[in-house]
Parts: sequence; structure tokens; C-alpha cells
Amino acid sequence: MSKYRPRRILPSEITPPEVFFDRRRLLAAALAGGASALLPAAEPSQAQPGQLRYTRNTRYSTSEPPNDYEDITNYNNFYEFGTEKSDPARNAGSLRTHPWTVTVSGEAEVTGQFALEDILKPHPLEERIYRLRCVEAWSMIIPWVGFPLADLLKRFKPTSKAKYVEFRTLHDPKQMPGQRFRVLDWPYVEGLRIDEAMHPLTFIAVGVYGRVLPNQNGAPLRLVVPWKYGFKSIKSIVSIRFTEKQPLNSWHVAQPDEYGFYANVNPNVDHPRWSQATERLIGRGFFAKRQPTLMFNGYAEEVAHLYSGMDLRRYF
Ligand SMILES: Nc1nc2c(c(=O)[nH]1)N[C@H]1C(S)=C(S)[C@@H](COP(=O)(O)O)O[C@H]1N2
Ligand SMILES: [Mo]
Repeated sequence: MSKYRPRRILPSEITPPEVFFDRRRLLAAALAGGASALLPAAEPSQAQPGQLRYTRNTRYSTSEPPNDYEDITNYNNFYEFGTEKSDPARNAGSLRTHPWTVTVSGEAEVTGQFALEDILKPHPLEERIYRLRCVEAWSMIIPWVGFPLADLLKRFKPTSKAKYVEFRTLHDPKQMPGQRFRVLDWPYVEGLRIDEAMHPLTFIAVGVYGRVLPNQNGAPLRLVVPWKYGFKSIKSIVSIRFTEKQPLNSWHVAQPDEYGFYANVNPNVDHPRWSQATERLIGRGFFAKRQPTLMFNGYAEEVAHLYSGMDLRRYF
């Protein structure tokens, strides 16, 4: 059994967001008002803005300690806000996430435009700690808050012709200044086979560390597919389309020799320009020992059957 395989974790093994944010609040107060503010009794406990109500899903969570909130929200890939890791945190303030509309179309009985509130409302939130493995051979452990994508998709009653699902990010260069540069063919587009989309591990995230997603992490809703390279986990979704044919995906369009449609994490298939056998865990120091990358990012037992009989060198 692999090291990252989901197992039951003890609540004491992770820092609850209440504690995490309380520490930050006390620290900020101390900096602003002197050491007396450090006395907890001076701070009445109150709900923090943007705090979400959720339960912990230990069955699907990795046991590894999550990365710091600082790393998760300051080391990002979100090319709509620039190509440097620090760009999204700096530039994503111009994204307006309210009001937000998601268009559902294609091979489904229920289609149309839905307000974000209607998309989210019926779904109880849970926390899942997943390892995000970027195709650039680094990774992070992230405590997401959200709900299974399958629960959302079923509400639209996909027809028997719905073999794939395509997702699109907002396209608005006024709000997303990186879209003024043709680094990718905007809008960012991604897709999953319908059985991948319906797999219980596939997740819609609306929060991180118990709070509403910061814009740089893909607010107000983004996909998380933990056994695939990070680029499949498309951010700030405005369109969901059920299709009969395999949809395009942005990184495949940009560099077809380097990025495929499936993008399953696979230590045995190198990127043409670097090895995928190991990865650097962010936050452990640049010179920390690299970790071996696991097949399907540690989820082989859960998802390998989806690809039985497929040549994963050809369908990378
Ligand atoms: N719309 C959009 N979604 C995106 C990206 C992007 O540039 N644009 N980058 C992807 C890549 S390469 C990764 S590794 C993850 C990073 O997610 P994080 O910044 O929340 O860790 O988002 C993915 N989703
Ligand atoms: Mo990535």
C-alpha cells in the first residue's frame, strides 16, 4: 500500500482552520496593538468572515500534514493573472466572483444558466486533504472544502450521449489581465471522460482551510482531480458542457507533444523535457529530498480500473 493512500486520520493530526486563523488574528492584533493583545481572553471568539461550515471526510484524505495557508495561496498557477507563481496572489483581486453564473449545456436534460447560489446550495460541504501534483514536478498538500462533482452533474440528468464533460474558465481580459497575452488560447478549457467526472474522488472546491477560496486558487468554484496533473483542475468555472466527443483541453492545444488529454500522474512516463519520477514538496525547503511520485498520485487502487487495457504511454 502506498504512503499517500487515503486512510483514516486522527483529527489531532491536522491544524483545524479555527485554530490556524485564530493564531493569525492574534498575531496581527499583537503587531498592531502591543503584546497585551496576545491574551486570548481579550479576544471574544467569533465567526470569521468567509468561514464555511463543513464536515471532515477522512476516508478520502491523505494523512500527510497540509502545506501552510501562505504557500497554498501565494504559490499558484493561474495564467489568467500572470505566469509567475507569485502573480495570481498579487493580481487576482480584479476578479469579481459575485454575481457569478454557470452555463450548463450539451447532452443533458437540464440545461441553462444558473446563479452560483443555485449551483452550490443543495450540496453539503466537506473537507478533503488532497495532494496536488503539478506537471512541473512539484506538489502541495491542500485541505479543500467542497463537494463531489458527481452530485452536481447528476442534477442536470446527462443523456446516454454524454461521454465527456467540458469545463471553461471565465474569459474577460478586464478582470483577468493575463488574458491580454496569448500564452494560451483563452478561455482555459479542460475536460474529463464522464466516468472520471463521476468518480467519487473528483471534487468541486469552493474553499481551502475552511474558508471561501481566495481568487488566486480559482474562486468561486474550481475542479480538483487528485489522480491527474494539476492542470486538469480548472479554476473559476463559468461553463459545464456535456459532449459526445472528446473535448479539447488548453495545455494539449498549446503543446500536443507534451500534454495529453488524460494527464494521469505517472512516474513511468517522463515529460519530454524532464523526469516525472520524483517531485519536490513545496514548503519543505528547496534542498529537501525529492519524493518519489506515485502512480495515479497514490490513488491507483481507486482509479486504475478506469484505464484497464489502455496504453498509458499513448494515452498520456
Ligand atoms: N483557469 C486556469 N485553471 C488552472 C490553471 C490556469 O492557469 N488557469 N493552472 C492549472 C495548474 S497547472 C495547476 S498546477 C493548478 C494550481 O492550483 P493552485 O494554484 O490552487 O495550487 O491549477 C490549474 N488550473
Ligand atoms: Mo500545474
